[in-house]
Amino acid sequence: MTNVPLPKQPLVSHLFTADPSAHVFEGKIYIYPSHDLDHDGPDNDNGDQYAMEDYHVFSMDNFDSPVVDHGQVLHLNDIPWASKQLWAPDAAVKDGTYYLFFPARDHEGIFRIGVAEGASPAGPFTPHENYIKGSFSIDPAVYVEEDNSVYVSFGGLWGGQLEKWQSGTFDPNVTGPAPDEPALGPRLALMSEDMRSFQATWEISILDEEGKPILAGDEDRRYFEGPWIHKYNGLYYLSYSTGTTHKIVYAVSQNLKGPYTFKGTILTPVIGWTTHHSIVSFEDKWYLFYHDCSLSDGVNHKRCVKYTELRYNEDGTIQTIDPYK
Ligand code: FUB
Repeated sequence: MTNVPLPKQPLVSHLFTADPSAHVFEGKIYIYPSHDLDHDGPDNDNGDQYAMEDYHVFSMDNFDSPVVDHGQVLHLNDIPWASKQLWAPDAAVKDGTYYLFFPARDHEGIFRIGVAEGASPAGPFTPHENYIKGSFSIDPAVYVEEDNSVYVSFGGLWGGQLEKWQSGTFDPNVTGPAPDEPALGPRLALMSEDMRSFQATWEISILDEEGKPILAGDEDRRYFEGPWIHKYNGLYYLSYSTGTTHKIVYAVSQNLKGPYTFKGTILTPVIGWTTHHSIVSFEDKWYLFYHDCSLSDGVNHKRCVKYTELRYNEDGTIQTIDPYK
């Protein structure tokens, strides 16, 4: 086992990177981040500052080895259905084929989730002609169940448009829910065998310790964006960003589809507005990948991926991480 340093330093500094989804494929650690662009465009709650146009994949043999940039693996120009904003991606392998899941705005400006496939975890990836039918919003994150069925959790408020789908169809004028109403949960989809469509979708509910739904006004605990599901000691852990309060928090359940019970904070606020993470196990330890804006001295759309060890207490709770200690 490697003696892991806890660098909390940018994974790479030759590109701005964000939204890291980390997995172990073929014995190595692969990281699928967004590739932030350096530009002077608008910065607003709609997320126009996140104007990304391509993806790079990174890998490490282990946590002591150099980071390899596998180069550009997919570009906006090659995706027929997408118009702009390649946001947070994730990847999965099924029957020897690698799949990159990614959100982008379609030609009507609505966020959808697409799939691209390739023969290697390092890419390149060829996009499917169309986005996944019935997909919407952002931040797809893969969870593979023990029977190898592939699930994707997704959804994000504000620029991510999740609240605009409350009726089941897209309504650009919808806001809310009201602060005293249950918060919206992330969605969970079961992928079809051919990885091209959603076989079924659910909304995940997140409850407090008394079994009551977390309310939309409870900004320290309610779901905002960036879901991630992992399993530890037989329990499902759903972790996510609280958006306006800038934390990564988590909830646990005995069932993948929930409901999940809120537990606490994994990562306290980082430099920059957004926070987004993934959790991966490698050689008997657990790691948190996340991003901040330290590489750009706090410019929100010029972020950098970092990682550190994640530790559990004996009761299964997760020790809170301060990104700067
Ligand atoms: O990178 C663009 C968006 O910012 C992501 O989709 C969100 O999770 C936030 O990190």
